[in-house]
Amino acid sequence: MRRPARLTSQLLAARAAYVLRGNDLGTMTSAAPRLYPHMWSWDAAFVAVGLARLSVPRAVLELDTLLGAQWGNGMVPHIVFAPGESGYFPGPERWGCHLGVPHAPPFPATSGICQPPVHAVAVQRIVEAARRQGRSDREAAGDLLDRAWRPLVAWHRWLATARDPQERGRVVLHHGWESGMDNSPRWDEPYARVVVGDLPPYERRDTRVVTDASMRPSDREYDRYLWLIEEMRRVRYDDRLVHETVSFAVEDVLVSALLAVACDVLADLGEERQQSAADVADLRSWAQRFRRGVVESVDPVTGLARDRDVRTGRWLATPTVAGFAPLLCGGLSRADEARLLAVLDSEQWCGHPGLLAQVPPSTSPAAPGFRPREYWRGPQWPVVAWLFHWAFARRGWAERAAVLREEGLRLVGAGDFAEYYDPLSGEPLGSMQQSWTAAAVLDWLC
Ligand code: 2M8
Repeated sequence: MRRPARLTSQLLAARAAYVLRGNDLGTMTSAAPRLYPHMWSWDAAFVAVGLARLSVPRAVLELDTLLGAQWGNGMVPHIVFAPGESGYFPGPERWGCHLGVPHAPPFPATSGICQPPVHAVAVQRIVEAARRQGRSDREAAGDLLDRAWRPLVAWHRWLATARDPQERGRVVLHHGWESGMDNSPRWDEPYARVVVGDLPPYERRDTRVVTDASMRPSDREYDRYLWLIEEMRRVRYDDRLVHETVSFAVEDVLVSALLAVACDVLADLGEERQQSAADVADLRSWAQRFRRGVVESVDPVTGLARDRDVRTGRWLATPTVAGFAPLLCGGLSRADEARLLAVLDSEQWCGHPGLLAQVPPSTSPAAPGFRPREYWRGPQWPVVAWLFHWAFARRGWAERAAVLREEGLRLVGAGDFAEYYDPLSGEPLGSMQQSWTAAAVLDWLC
């Protein structure tokens, strides 16, 4: 299937704004209308980036809502459930965070795991957008930074301590959902060792919305996802016990790179706003530690960064987009960085002759496990293109950032705002009217 005609930039931006308004539940934006009717942590950050182009106060509210659900130990939960909305599984009952979990807030209901820490990026984009607006927006953004400072430092501190107790410089995850790339082949090996125990029965909802099962994770994968929740729930989401007992434990190189860059972004903002010097120093040292951890993970043979299975000590070298993590946070030698950029441009990745848009697919199109339609196993995600675009611009690679923007817009140009796209046919897949896709488009166009 070839892509239908591309909308004009003006119409595309107007439609993107319409999507975000349509998904607005008042104090939070649902990640997508039917498939994801709640607030997701990293979606909320990207959504705030897009909202900042429409209304700085509304963008501020999005982050306030998310941070209002932060746990007492500093974790920002991966889902904040919209009150009264029952259309998603697993919902609050299955997570059981209201059942004597010491750090969970009494309200709102949340999940018990986290997602990638891109929230400081959102604050920075809101501050930048506000600078171009009037005084009241600038004040709203400044107030947000003052309010969000301690929660965000606490969030980064939790990742740097509870999730990196040995100070290896890589964030440990206990569920594929924490990576945001749920069923990525990155996790096949550690998931293969998860033995599902006495799992209470459940019924999936996602496959009622996305009825083509080939676009979503399999039932077997879902059993493992649910089992990990069960394991965490049984130890009441206690950080130490989770670390010691949950069957899935991986060092995620992409999350680590994002933490490194988010720590630097937050430290810069804190310095401008004269926040605590001790906090700024902590942020800088975490940035350094995680950057080092990312650089040390690089595979000498391929040049790509690798995750690591904590339970076996083995490196996980599946060629996925996470391999480009060092390009986000920097730290490689000049020669290694040039080599990694060449891999990104090569036929294994963005230069693959079959791609309609030159943005990195979730898995290398040249890899045997590449599945062009299957969720995080091959499709292109506009929000991932946005993230690399943002990081490349930050690193001063204006030309590369411009190409990603142009190619990202090519992907979404027909205005369906799909969750992800088949890189070879351009077919929009998964949920339509996905909020973070609309947000990326708004940031690119406005
Ligand atoms: C997807 O994940 C959720 C579970 O968290 C799901 O499949 O039900 C992922 O793409 C994740 O990265 C994203 O944040 C979420 C909402 O868009 O959907």
